[in-house]
Amino acid sequence: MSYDMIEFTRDGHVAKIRLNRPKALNALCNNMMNEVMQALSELESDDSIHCVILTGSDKAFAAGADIKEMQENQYLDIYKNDPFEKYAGAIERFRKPIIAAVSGYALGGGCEIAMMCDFIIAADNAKFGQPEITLAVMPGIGGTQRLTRAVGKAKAMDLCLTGRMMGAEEAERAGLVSRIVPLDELQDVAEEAARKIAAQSLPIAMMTKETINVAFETTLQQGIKFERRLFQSMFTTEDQKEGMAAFVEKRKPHFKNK
Ligand code: DAK
Repeated sequence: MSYDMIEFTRDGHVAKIRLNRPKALNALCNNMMNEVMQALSELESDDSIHCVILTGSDKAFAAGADIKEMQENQYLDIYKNDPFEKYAGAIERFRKPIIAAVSGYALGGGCEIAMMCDFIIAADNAKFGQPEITLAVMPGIGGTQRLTRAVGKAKAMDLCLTGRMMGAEEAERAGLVSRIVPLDELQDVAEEAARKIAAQSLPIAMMTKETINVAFETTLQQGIKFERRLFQSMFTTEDQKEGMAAFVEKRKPHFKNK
């Protein structure tokens, strides 16, 4: 498939999806989101890919769902087609590690999509927000839930009820982003992080991701049990034997992803 609205590149075990509708500040139109879905589906089944970066332009990660495309929708259009269920599901259900590298605006659906990734690395010019209330709607692809879990009730209420934007430093203080880097270093830092992840055993990285995500879905005791079972299962892998042998023999591990 050819891609018009995203740039889709692979470098070794790392793939990058760059949202690329600069004139619309990467507003999430259906065509672009279909391309993101297609790219993720290719990457899920490509064994050579171990980690993915989702990013945008310097000015905008994504300024939200495409308001122009959405404005005339009627309730039944949105209810029956439920486009964001499809698009969000493709990111939510993506099983390999995926990093959001965010510069500029990450607003509305843009912020929600960044939050669906495993973690966010932010450039110092990043601005996060859920301004839907200013359009007389509210976040609709998980923003009220994920933002609240990430930053707590007070800040989530503040952001969703006022529609104000939050800069990178505030976002890091609040726990929404894992680190802030200068804008001109964002892609390098994200790629370095992705390469580090990609150098680990892929199944172990996938199990680690799955287990952390369980923390949001269940009780502490059930989560700890889930962790213990998957931890035990890791001792069936060749990579666990190799990782520990390499440490003991003071050499680099050579994982086979088995
Ligand atoms: N949609 C469509 N076009 C957008 C856009 C958006 N979200 N954001 C920006 N653009 C377009 C502008 O219309 C403008 O186009 P032209 O006028 O040049 O044709 C171009 O991008 C440049 O924007 P500005 O001229 O406004 O640029 P500024 O630097 O002055 O301002 C801004 C940047 C990001 C502050 C401003 O563009 C802005 O406020 N944008 C809107 C931000 C926003 O409200 N985002 C939330 C969108 S609502 C659903 C679930 C969820 C959702 C939808 C459905 N279902 C379950 C069905 C999600 C909803 C949302 O995300």
